Amino acid sequence: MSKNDRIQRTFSRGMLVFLLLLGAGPVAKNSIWTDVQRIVAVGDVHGDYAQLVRTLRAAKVIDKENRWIGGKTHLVQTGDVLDRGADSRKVMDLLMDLEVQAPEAGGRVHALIGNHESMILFRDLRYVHPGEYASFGGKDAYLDALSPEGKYGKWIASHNAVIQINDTLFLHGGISADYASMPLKKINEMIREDLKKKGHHKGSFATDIDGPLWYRGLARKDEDEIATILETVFETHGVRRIVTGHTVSKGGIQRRAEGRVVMIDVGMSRHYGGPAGCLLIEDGKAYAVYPESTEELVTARE
Ligand SMILES: [Mn+2]
Repeated sequence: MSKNDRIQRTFSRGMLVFLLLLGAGPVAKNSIWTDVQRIVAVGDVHGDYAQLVRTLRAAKVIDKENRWIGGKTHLVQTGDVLDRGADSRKVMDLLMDLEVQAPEAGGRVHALIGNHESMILFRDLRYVHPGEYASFGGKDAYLDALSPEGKYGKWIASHNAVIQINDTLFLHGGISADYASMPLKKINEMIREDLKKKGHHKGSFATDIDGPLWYRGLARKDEDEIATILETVFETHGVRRIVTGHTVSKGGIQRRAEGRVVMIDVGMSRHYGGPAGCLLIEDGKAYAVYPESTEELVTARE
């Protein structure tokens, strides 16, 4: 090999490492993805590992050994894996594994931040199941692991709160009028900053009742009332659908405002007693997927 070849090769390798670091760094944290053919979106898990596994198998993103078989699918989990159930650690371990496996097949896992993730990082422990502490070997170990420096806390605080894939926004709570025209990148940066601060942050962005982690208006207000918000959000981001968790929709995946809002918190955890189930968007069509059945949801109007 000539000296020039060697220099060239060293340079290429250096560029590759640089680009990889850039990709992993907070600077390049993406909030928007396009040209995704298959999207699977899972709502609140609340510590019910068995129900999550059932859901992911029904959506054909994992096999019997819980290995990624989703190919280029983007799997979105819209937050609230913690609290109310005992098995959040297993839920987070599975999502962490899939986060690594999916890109090897051209897919992607987006674990978004929910209000319960922010509550735990802020040490609001009202809804922690005793089994959660036990799974970490005690309350202190749990709190360490779920601090901004701990393995799981750091993982959570590195995530997005809201993302756009194709023509759809995904987030935990909802977007209120206050946030309707804010860039997604800005929302995500503000939430991540908040989660790195210790203590319970009253009046912070992550605890704002009208903020992206807590807002229930899209799920509960009259459809006439939310139409104005949706107009602004859709115009700002060039989307035609918002997918939310946070507010349990009884009877499975529910559409509101002619499918412009899709509620995917089916209350799958034992605490709520709902079914395993998720939303599938494939080639632009939306479906509710359950272990025993798949139902097409009428697509949002143009
Ligand atoms: Mn929830």
